[in-house]
Amino acid sequence: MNIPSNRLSTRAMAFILAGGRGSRLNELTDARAKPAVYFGGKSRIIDFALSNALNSGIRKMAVATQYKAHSLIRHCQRGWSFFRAERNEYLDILPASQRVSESMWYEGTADAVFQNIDIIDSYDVDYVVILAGDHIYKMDYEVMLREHVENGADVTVGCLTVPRAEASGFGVMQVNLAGRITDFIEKPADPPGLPDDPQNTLASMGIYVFRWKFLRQLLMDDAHDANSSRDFGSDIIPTVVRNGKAMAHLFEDSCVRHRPDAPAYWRDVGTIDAFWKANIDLTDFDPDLDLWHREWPIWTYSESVPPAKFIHNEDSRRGVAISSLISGGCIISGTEVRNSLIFTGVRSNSYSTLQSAVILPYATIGRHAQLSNVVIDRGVTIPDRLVVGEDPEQDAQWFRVTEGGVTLITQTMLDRRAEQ
Ligand code: ADQ
Ligand code: ADP
Repeated sequence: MNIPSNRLSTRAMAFILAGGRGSRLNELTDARAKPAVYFGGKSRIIDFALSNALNSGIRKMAVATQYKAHSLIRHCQRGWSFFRAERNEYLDILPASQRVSESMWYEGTADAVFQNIDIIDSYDVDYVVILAGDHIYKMDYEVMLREHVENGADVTVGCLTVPRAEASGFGVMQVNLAGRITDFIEKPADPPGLPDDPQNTLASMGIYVFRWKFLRQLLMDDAHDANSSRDFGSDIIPTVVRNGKAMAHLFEDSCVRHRPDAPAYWRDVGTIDAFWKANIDLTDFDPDLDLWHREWPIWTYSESVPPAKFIHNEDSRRGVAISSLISGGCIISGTEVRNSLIFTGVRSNSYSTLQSAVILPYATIGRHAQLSNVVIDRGVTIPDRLVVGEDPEQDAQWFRVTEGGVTLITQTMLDRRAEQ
């Protein structure tokens, strides 16, 4: 990929915050951080932020990890190790508690940057793009960088229009006609509406562009503030809104679409229901998120596996998949699969049916199983004749059934059931 040198991205680095637990994903994040959770058949959630940075022309990246980082670190090492220092390209993984002192974890998101000031200095960049590692979207950060520089802003905050009723988990801002942020409240109980659109509000995506020198000073000052929680949303952004020039950047303006009239796609797959739906949506005839769009590929670590295989069994029971995504390494033998998304290396056996199922890598589905509206964790072995999705009360005895009627199944849950 040849990036013209007048692009601001060549003078920028991406700092990816990947330390959050994502506790609303329940057992899916028992063993891995949210950014390491699988998504879309081949990738992990963090691949979206990393791919956006790469596709935007950024060649210097750092990933700050903290909670249950092992699987995330291994994924980054396997999938993202093609950066070459001799070409001035870097991807550093920065685990908490190994820097300042062994016992000191990153206190908040700003502290994760503060504790790595020396590493960022060594990158010798003019701009830092702070990203969250846990959202699904396609965005050209070069557009946001350009806006930041043209506006002479101290910080530029990426934002989205969201319904007021859903905004209390976000940083919410008010802006003037020029797009300058006049007020910023982190997670307000009762988010204010927009002046001309009272049911909606402007929410922060948790992504920020700064000049490095400016942010560096800000972090040094914040470190002396005993009242600060060292968090971008709670401390750093409100400080710049009060004392400097904070600008809002509308995601709609830099969102990468696979066709001009496609909606601006951004998802926080923070709950089992949202995770299941965003994956199943990919089975739509014309999904809002198009993973086939070749101009903006989502890069990932890809195992070398053979193509998916569909087998008719000895009784001519057909292995078929309809309106579904089936990854490499799968063997679908005599199972009927509908509207489902199946990750790498899944084996599924005869007389079983899968309907609206999200099945993570290397799961095995026994014979005569009937599963609908499920999320099956990595490596799980579904026993013969298990029926899930018909009687939620019965399912809830062993598995996690969500408000939206999705059943999450992990091996621990199955083992507990087998012991009874
Ligand atoms: P939150 O949703 O609360 O708000 P937060 O928990 O701060 O997000 O996490 C942001 C990102 O940083 C995530 O990618 C997370 O994995 C990571 N992270 C969290 N703690 C970390 C730590 N100690 N070290 C390293 N990484 C860490 C933020 C903003 C809101 C905004 C939403 C948008 O504060 O203003 O609206 O994101 O989702
Ligand atoms: P996660 O961290 O998301 O749980 P891992 O990356 O820890 O997943 O998986 C660990 C390793 O175990 C992978 O490298 C994978 O090759 C291997 N693995 C896990 N389950 C199976 C399985 N059932 N069959 C073959 N390999 C597996």
